[in-house]
Amino acid sequence: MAENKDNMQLNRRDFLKLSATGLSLTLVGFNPVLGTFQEAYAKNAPQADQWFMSVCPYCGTGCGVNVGVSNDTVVAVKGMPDHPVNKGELCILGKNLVGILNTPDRLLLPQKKVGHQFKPIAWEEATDTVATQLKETIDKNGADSFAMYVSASEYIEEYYVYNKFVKGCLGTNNLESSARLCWASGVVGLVKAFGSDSPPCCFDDIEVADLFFVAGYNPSSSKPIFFKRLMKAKKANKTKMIVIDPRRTDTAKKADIHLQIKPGTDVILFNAITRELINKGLIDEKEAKSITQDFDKLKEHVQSFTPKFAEEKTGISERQLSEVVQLIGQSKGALFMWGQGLNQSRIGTRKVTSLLNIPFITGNIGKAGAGPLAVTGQSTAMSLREVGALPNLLPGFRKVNDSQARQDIAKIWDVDPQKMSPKPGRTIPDILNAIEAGEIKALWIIHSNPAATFPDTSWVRKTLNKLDFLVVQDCYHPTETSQFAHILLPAAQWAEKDGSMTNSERGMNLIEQAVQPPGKAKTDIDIVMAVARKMGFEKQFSFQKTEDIFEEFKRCTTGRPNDINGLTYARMGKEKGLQWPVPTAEHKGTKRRFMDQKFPGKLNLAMNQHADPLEMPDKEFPLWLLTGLVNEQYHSRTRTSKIPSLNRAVSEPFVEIHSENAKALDVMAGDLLKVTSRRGQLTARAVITDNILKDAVFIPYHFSFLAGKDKSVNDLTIRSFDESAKQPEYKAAAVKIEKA
Ligand SMILES: Nc1nc2c(c(=O)[nH]1)N[C@H]1C(S)=C(S)[C@@H](COP(=O)(O)OP(=O)(O)OC[C@H]3O[C@@H](n4cnc5c(=O)[nH]c(N)nc54)[C@H](O)[C@@H]3O)O[C@H]1N2
Ligand SMILES: Nc1nc2c(c(=O)[nH]1)N[C@H]1C(S)=C(S)[C@@H](COP(=O)(O)OP(=O)(O)OC[C@H]3O[C@@H](n4cnc5c(=O)[nH]c(N)nc54)[C@H](O)[C@@H]3O)O[C@H]1N2
Ligand code: SF4
Ligand SMILES: [Mo]
Repeated sequence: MAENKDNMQLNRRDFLKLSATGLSLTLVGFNPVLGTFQEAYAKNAPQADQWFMSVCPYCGTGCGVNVGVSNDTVVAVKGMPDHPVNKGELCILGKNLVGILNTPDRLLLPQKKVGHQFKPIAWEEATDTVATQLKETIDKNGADSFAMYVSASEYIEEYYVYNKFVKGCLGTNNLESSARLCWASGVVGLVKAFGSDSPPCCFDDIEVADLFFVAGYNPSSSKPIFFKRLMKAKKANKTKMIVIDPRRTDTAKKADIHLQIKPGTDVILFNAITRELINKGLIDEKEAKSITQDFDKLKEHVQSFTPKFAEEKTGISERQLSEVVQLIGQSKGALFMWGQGLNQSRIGTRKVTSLLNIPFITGNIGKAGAGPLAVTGQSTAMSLREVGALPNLLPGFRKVNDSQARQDIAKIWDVDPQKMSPKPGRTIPDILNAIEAGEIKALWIIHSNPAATFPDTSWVRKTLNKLDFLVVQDCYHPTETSQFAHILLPAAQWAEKDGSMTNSERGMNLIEQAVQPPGKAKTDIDIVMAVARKMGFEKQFSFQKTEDIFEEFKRCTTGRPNDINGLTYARMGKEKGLQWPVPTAEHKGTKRRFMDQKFPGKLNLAMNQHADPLEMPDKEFPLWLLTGLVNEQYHSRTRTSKIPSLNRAVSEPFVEIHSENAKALDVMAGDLLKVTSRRGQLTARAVITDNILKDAVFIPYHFSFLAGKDKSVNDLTIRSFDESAKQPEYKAAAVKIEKA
């Protein structure tokens, strides 16, 4: 929480920082003049005279960083040598964090849209307007006509404040996050399989395992520090690695076996692997039956998934299948890892639960070096779930439809339990549909850029335009989404605020505020609490400092799976990455869960069938569109587009096509290609490769319409969602390509 005087003047430091660049700027894309300036500035940056502890804000690995400050400006970022996750290392994104802070497009003042223009206003007016508009909307149309959309990269205290405000004070469960786009199928899959959200493993399992099973996951690009650790262990311990990906990625290149699967067919492959493990007697059936539900049913179910059938559907040969089955059968401890290649599908949850059948029947669970290791995408997806900042949850993995849970939480929140809704809130696909239908009238977006990152973005743009009231709270402007706002609220970002977070292995970390936010920007919690107080919730938001919020959250964890009553800010500052549960001050944290083989219930086996994506390639649109990330950019690039070295590596979208397709179209590397789907088109340069299947193309998703006309791959993607988790099917749309 930060103090900030409320006037519309910028202070001298902000002017210095901004006018020092002396440039009128292209906000997106690589500006060589600015780039050179930034690099020259970085070379001559003053030495840090103070250091603060923090965590990298990007991926779910959760690398510890030390933030170096001089004269209230961040001048250096270093990997934290004593952090258990990264031991001083950082990837290219983490190393370049300094450059994201003082950029010319930082949003410095609250703004209000007047006609088609944004006009700066004072904080007092901004928070008054938001409070009044929300109250009017709710009075007139009911609490469910409002929704808040946040991210999976916020701190525990932020999730906690949003949750208490939206569910406890306003009385709607419409608190949704970009975790839906990110790991929803993965988490719903874990919940279905374990009966609860129970990540069992830890990063230290990497050195114990003798097999890495990696499906639809490219950690070489998406989790470089985590991947480095996998590779180090692989070399030291001769750990085997199986990678399942339709592209020969940098991860796949390091595999002992790469299964270049036909997109979308993973359920068939996993069922075939399960069949062969059982039929070849490579598992202990008695043990499997003792810990799982319905083993005999699964055995029967998988019989039709013969190696021949699997080969026909997945493109994986019987020989390769048999090699994979042997490796799993021989393994004494296998780690099962997956990513968006499974999650981002109409049957994402099915893919995940079919995968989880394998560790469950092979006894790869409840022992060191074995089990599912889900390293989520965004930095704090785990915190989000613990705090219950999702439409169906309350803090401590409680459910909104459990009346005892509502009463317990209402007591801690000091709100009326009768006002809390038992009805799960809407997911983001549902929220957008409800806006289109006129049922949701007001939306508050914090820390997300859906106009760039949701599928079928031209529809998203039209839909956002239908809102009576849209608040966008971001640290930059313009973003693809900010342009649709009625009110823009300037947010402090990483290094400018304090809090705590949990990484993918349940490790708890303290984040110190290193510098003051620029201009009149305020921390996300200060903004939301200011509005809440104006709406009459002074008592509920009387916290004096961020730590007070953490202390209140701790009370919600008593006796819950994530009990952290043994932690304080002081302890997290000293003992880094302690893994929950940590119920008492003497407790040393919990690396691995279920080591006593006592699971929340019997492990559920899944009897899944395959289903095709909503849209399949056909005569008119003959190719699969695969989308994903590159190492050097992050999401919609509001941060990474400011870093010259990252832009030099990748500064525009590209289309990976197979060399035979390139030949047929008479296309050379670097030629412009027009890629069209039923929803939109994109023009980008060709990258010719044999690392992709002939019937697919790959385009990264970091570029949207601010990058230029026809640059947004999400103009091409489809509004198709996982049947249970509602995660978008970003990995399957039908397209055609032409030379542009
Ligand atoms: N540099 C960088 N790092 C990041 C991010 C970033 O934007 N930039 N984002 C972070 C976030 S939020 C996330 S969620 C993670 C995502 O991290 P990953 O899940 O590793 O990344 P993706 O590239 O989305 O997808 C993984 C792979 O799935 C494959 N795939 C596509 N379709 C299928 C299929 O049908 N079956 C199988 N088996 N595989 C398929 C793709 O070819 C791709 O190589 O990365 C995190 N890390
Ligand atoms: N085609 C395709 N699309 C995809 C994917 C894919 O694989 N293919 N992957 C999906 C995945 S996995 C994900 S996770 C999503 C990501 O989707 P988003 O979360 O929408 O993407 P970001 O670019 O991270 O948006 C974060 C926004 O928050 C702002 N911000 C940063 N820090 C702060 C802060 O501290 N406070 C506030 N208030 N704002 C802040 C940033 O400037 C930015 O505008 O994209 C999804 N979209
Ligand atoms: S691996 Fe992830 S958390 Fe670590 S420095 Fe890179 S982006 Fe940040
Ligand atoms: Mo993600």
